[in-house]
Amino acid sequence: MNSNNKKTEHYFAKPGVANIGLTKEDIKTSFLEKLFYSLGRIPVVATKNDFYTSLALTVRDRVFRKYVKSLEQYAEEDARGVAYLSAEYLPGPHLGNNLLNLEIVEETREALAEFDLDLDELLKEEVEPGLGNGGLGRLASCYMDSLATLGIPSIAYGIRYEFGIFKQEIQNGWQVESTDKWLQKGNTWEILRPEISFEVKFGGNTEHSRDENNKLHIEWIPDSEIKGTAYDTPILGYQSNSIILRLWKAEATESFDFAAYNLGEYYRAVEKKMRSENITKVLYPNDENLSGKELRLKQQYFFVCCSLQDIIRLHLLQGRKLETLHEKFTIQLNDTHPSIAVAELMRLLLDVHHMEWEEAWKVTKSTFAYTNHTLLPEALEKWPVNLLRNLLPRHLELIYEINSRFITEIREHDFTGEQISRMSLIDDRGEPTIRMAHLATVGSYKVNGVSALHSGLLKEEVLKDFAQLWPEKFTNVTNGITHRRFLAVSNPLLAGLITEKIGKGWLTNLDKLKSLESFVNDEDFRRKWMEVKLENKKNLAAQIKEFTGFEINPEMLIDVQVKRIHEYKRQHLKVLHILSLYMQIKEDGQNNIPPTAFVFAGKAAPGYFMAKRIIKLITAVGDLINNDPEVNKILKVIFLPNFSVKLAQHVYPGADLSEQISMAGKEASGTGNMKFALNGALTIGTLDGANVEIREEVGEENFFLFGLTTEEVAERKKAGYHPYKIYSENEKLKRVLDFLLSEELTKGDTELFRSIYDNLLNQDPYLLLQDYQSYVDQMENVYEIWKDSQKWAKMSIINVANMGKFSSDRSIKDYCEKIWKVKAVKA
Ligand code: H53
Repeated sequence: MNSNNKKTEHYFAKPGVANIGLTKEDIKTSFLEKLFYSLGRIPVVATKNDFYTSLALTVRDRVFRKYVKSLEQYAEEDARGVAYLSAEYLPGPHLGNNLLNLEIVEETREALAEFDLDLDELLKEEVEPGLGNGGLGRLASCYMDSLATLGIPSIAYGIRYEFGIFKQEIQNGWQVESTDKWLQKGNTWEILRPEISFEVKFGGNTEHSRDENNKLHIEWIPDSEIKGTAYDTPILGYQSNSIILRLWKAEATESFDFAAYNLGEYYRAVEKKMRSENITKVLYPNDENLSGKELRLKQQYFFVCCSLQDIIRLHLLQGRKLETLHEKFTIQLNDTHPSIAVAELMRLLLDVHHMEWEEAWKVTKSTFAYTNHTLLPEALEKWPVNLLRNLLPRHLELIYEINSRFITEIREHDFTGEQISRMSLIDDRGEPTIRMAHLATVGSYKVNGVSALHSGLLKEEVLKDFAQLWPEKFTNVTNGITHRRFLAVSNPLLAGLITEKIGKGWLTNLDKLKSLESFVNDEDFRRKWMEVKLENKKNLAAQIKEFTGFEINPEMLIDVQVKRIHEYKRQHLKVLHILSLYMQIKEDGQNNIPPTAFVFAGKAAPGYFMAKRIIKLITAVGDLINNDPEVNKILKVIFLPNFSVKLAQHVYPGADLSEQISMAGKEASGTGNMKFALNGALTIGTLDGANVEIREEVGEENFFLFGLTTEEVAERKKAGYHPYKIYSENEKLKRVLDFLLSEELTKGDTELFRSIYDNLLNQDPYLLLQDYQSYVDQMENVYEIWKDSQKWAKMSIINVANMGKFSSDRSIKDYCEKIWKVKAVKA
C-alpha cells in the first residue's frame, strides 16, 4: 500500500463505501438506515426521540467524516497545536449547529418533510450538556467553534460530569434545584474510547532515595488509584475542520476492586468503586465562588492528570522527544481550575520520564499559558496546604520547590520583603494555602485577561508584582462569541435579512457586518429590521408563555437581564428601578411609561443566600405587578426558569434592551453583552468588562451609559461610602427601599427582604445606591428613544454593524498571534 492509498480519500472514493453525502436523498437514506439498523425501529412505533437520534446519528457520521480529514491534515503537516484545559464547557445543543456548519439545514428540512417530520420539532428533543456554570464554560465552547472553523490544530479537554449544572425550578417564588440527568436518554454525539485511559493516583506519601551515583529518586506511593477514560465529541467548524472535545470519566481500576473481591469483601469493593466514580459525578454549581471541597480538587487533578498523559502520549506517538513538548504543544489553562497542571507536568517529566529539573522547568514554563477570568477575591482559588499534603503529597513537594527557586530568583531583583511574601505561591498568613493564580503565573509563558479593562486591572492589582517582574508576560485577549451559533443558528430571520443585503461572507468574517451601516437610512430596510425583531419577540413571548404561563404583549419593550445571579451583577438594582416605576404609576398617577416586560433568568449557587433571596425578590415583585390590573398593562416582570444555552438562543433574538449593569471593575468581560448587541438589542450598562469596548465600537451615542467608573468606585470607597446618607437624601429611592419591607410586597412576611434592605443601607458593597439615580435617569433616556421607533431601529442596526470585533474568531486569532504562535491548517 503506498501512502496515498492510506489516505481516507482513497477509501471514501471506493464505490459503496461510506456513502455519507450531503444531498436530500443521501440524508433520507441515512436517516432510515439509522432508524432501522442502529435503533431497530420502524416509523410507526418510533418516538420523537428515536427520530431525533436517527437524525443526530446521520449528522454525526458526516461530522466524523470531516474530523478524520482534519486529523489527517494535522498529522501530515506535523503542526504545532493547542490543548485547551477547561473544567467547564457549555456546548449547547449540537444538532442545529452541526447542520448549519455542514450547510445542510434546508436539505435536512426537506428530507424530513418527506417523512412528515418537522426539523424544528426534532431539534427541540436534544438535551444539552450542562457541563458548565455560566460565562467561563460557554466561552470555552465558543472557542471550540472558532478553533474548528479556523482550522487550528487543537484538542479540548475537560470532565464528563454525569450530572451537569442543576435544573432550576421556581416554587413559590424560590429557586429549587434538582439533578440534571442529561445522559438519561443516552448521548448520541460522543463516542467512548476505552483504549484511551489513564491511571490517576491520590494520597499516600513519597519515598526519597539515592542511587549509587547519589542521584535523588522520588517515588510517590499513593493510597488509591482510579482510571480516567476518554469520551470524544467532535466539534465541527463552519465549512471546515472538526476538533475533538475529550472529556474524562472516572472509573475504578480493576486491580483494587479485584483484590477486595477475592477477600470476599464484596461490599467494600463496590463501595470503593462507587467512591472512585464519584469524582466525575457532579459539576460544582458555584460560579466565581470557591467550594473549597476536597472532591473539587480531586476533579481538577483528575482531569489534568489524564489530559497531560494524553498530550504526552500524542507527542511521543509522532516519534518526538519529550524535550520538544513545548515546541509542538501549547497548553491553555482556562482560569486556575486546571492550574495544578504546572506541578503535574513537572512530576511527569521528572519522576516518570526522568528529566533533570532545569530542563523540565524550561519545558513546563514554555508550554503553559494562563487565562485569568476574574478579580473577585472569593473566586481566586487557594487550596489548603494540608489538603494537598493528604491528596497530592508529591505535588506539594514540587510546589514548595518551585516556590523556593522562584523566591531565590526574585530576591535578586529589587523587591521588598512585603512584595516577596505577597508574591509567594504559599500564603502563610493564616492556615497555609497555595495561591493557584500565582502557581499558574509562575508556570506559564503568558498570562492574559479577558477584556482590555480587566487585563489592565490584573496588571495594576491582583498580579501587579508579577507584572513588574515580567511585563512582557502579560497581555489581553478580549473575549468573543461565536456568531454562527448566536446569530446564524439562533436568529435565522435576522441572519437571513443580513445575508439578503450583504451576502453570507459575515459567517466567516464578522467584520463584514460593517457594511450594514450604509442601510441605516433606508426606510424599507429599517421596516424589515423591525419586522424581524417583532417576530423574534413573538417567539420569545411564546417561550415565556410555555415556561411561566404568563402572556406578554410582544409590542412591549422587552428589557432583559440574563446571567448568573450575583450581587456584583446587581439584578437587585434593576428591581429597584422596576419598583420605582410601579410607585410612579400607583402613587404618582404617572401614565406615560412605555409598556415594558422585564425578563430575568439565571441560576443562583445553591449555597448563596443573597442570590437566592434576590430571585425571591424578583418573583415577589413579579407577583405584585403581574396581578395588579392597574399596572399589568404597562409593566410585566418575568423570571424564566432554568436558563440554558437552548433557552438563551430564544432570549437574545427577542430582546430590545440588554442590561449590563455590574459595578465597574467587577465583571471581567461578560459575553452575554455581546450576544444581545449582535441580535440588535441596545445596551444599558456601566463601564465594566467588555462593555467598554462594545461602547467604543458602536459609538457612545448608541449605548446607554450610567454609573461610576472603576476609578471613581475606588475613590468613592476610599473616601468612605455611606449608603444610608444616599438613602436618606433621595426621597424616591427611600420610598422604593422602604417598600422592600412592606406588607404588600412581602404578603405580610415583612422580614423577608430584611437582609437585602439592611445590606444595601449599611454596607452596599456593590454601590447600588450610589449608581441608582444615574441608572434611573438613563432609563428615562431609554424610554425617550424607545418612543422614536425609527431612531431605535437605526441604533439597533448600528449596534449589529459594529459587532465584528466580538466574534470568537477574532479572539482565537488573537490567541494564535499573541500567545500560542500556532498556525491554521485547513482540511
Ligand atoms: O468568565 C467569563 C467572563 C465573566 C466572568 C466569567 C467567570 C466565570 O463564569 C467563572 C469563573 C470565573 O473566574 C470567571 O465572570 O466576566 O466573561 C468568560 O471570561
